[in-house]
Amino acid sequence: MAGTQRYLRYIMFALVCLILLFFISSSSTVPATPWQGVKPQDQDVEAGKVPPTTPNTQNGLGPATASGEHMNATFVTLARNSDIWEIARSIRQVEDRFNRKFHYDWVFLNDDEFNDEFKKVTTSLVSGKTKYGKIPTEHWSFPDFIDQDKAAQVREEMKEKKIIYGDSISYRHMCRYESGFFFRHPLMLDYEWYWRVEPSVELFCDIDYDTFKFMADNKKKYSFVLSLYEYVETIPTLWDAVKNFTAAHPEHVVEGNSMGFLSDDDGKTYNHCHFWSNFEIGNLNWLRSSAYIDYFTSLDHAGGFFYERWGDAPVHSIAAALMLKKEEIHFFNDIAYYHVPFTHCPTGEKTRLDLKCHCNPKDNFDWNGYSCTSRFFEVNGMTKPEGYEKEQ
Ligand SMILES: Nc1nc2c(ncn2[C@@H]2O[C@H](COP(=O)(O)OP(=O)(O)O)[C@@H](O)[C@H]2O)c(=O)[nH]1
Ligand SMILES: *[C@@H]1O[C@H](CO)[C@@H](O)[C@H](O)[C@H]1NC(C)=O
Ligand SMILES: *[C@@H]1O[C@H](CO)[C@@H](O)[C@H](O)[C@H]1NC(C)=O
Ligand SMILES: [Mg+2]
Repeated sequence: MAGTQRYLRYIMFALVCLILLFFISSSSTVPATPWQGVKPQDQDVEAGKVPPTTPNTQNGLGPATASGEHMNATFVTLARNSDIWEIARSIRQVEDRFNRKFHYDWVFLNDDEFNDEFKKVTTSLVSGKTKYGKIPTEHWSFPDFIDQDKAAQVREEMKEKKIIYGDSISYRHMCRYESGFFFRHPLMLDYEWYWRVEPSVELFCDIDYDTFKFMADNKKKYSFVLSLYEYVETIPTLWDAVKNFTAAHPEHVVEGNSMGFLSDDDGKTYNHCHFWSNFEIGNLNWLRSSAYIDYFTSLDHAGGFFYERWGDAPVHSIAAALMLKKEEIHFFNDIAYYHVPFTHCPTGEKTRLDLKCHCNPKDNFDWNGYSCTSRFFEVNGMTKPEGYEKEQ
C-alpha cells in the first residue's frame, strides 16, 4: 500500500515539473532564431559566391566560383576499394576547404579494378571530373632483375625485427609505384600539376587561393607540409645507391640545391630527413623529366625497393633536394594537415584565425625535435614564422 502511494507521489511530482517546464520555455524572452533567417548567406549562395556544398548535382558540375585561370592540374589518389570510407573523409575535407571553389579533377589509381560503389561515392563527392585507372601489371610486380628468394628472406627478417610493413609485398609495390610510375599513368599524362591525397587525412584551414597557380607563379616544382627522419632500418643502402647515381649522372645534380637538408657532412652521409610524401603538390613534368626517370631507374636496379623497404618519401625528397634548385621547393605553412600520427597546424594565431583553422596549435609537429622543418628553414635562410618559439 505504502509503495503504491509513493509511486503516485512520484508521478504527480513529475507532472508538475513538466507543466512548469512548459510554461518557462514558452514564455522565454529569448527569441528563437528561425532556421531560414540567415539571409546574407542565402544571397551569397544565389550570387554564386559561396557554394553551400560541393556543387556537383545530378545535372552536372556547377561552375567554378573562383575567378582566374583554371590550371592544368588534378588530385591523385592511390587506393583500394576497401579504402572507400577513409578516402571519402579525405575528399570531403579537401572539397570543403579548397576544391569546391576550384573544381579540379581527381584521378584514382588502383592495382585492381575499382568497383561501382567506390566510383559512385567518390564521384558524388568530387566537384571536378573523376577518372579511374587500373595500374598495369608491369608497374605493380617484381621486375625480372629482382631475386625473389632474396626478397622473401628480407621480408622474413624484417618481420622478426618488427619493422613497420617489413613483411608486406603490397606495401613495397605501393612505394615503388609512387616513386616511379604514378606520374606516367595514361590518365596522369593529361596534367601538369598534381596534389596527392591519401585516405584518412584531414585539412584544418580554409585554402582560399589556387595552390597550383601559386606553384606555377612562384616557379615551385615540389612542396610539403611535414618533414621528419626516416626509419634507418628501411633504407640502409639508399644513400649509397644515390651516390652511385650522382657519380654516373653528375649532370642531373643541380647547382644551388638543398644538399644541406639531406646531409650534415656535405653529402658523405644521409641524415634521413625527408618530406612526408602522403601530402604533395608538385609538377608532373619534373617527375617525367629524364633527370628524374634516370634517377628512379638507377634506384630501381639497385634493388632496395624489395631487398630493403625504401619508401617513396625519401626517394622523392632526395630527388627534389638534389635535382631542383632550393627555391623550387615550397613549405606550405598555411595548409593545415593531419596524417596519422602527425599534424601540421600553422604557426601564428593570426594565420589560424584568418583561415578559420580548427587544429590545436599544440599538436603542431614543425618545431619538434623529430621534424626536419627547422633545418629546411635554415638551409633556405628563411625566418621562422613569428611566435614559433612559443609553439615549440
Ligand atoms: N591500390 C592499392 N593502394 C594501396 C595499397 N597499399 C597502399 N595503398 C595506398 O597507398 C597509399 C599509402 O598507403 P598507406 O596504407 O596509407 O601507408 P602509410 O601512409 O605509409 O601508412 C594510400 O593512398 C593507400 O590507399 C594496395 O595494395 N593497393
Ligand atoms: C596539360 O599538361 C599536359 C602535360 O604537360 C599536356 O600534355 C597537356 O596538353 C596540357 N593540357 C592543356 C589543356 O594545356
Ligand atoms: C654502388 O656501386 C658499387 C660499385 O658498382 C656497387 O658495388 C654497390 O653495390 C652499389 N651500391 C648500391 C646500394 O647500389
Ligand atoms: Mg597513409
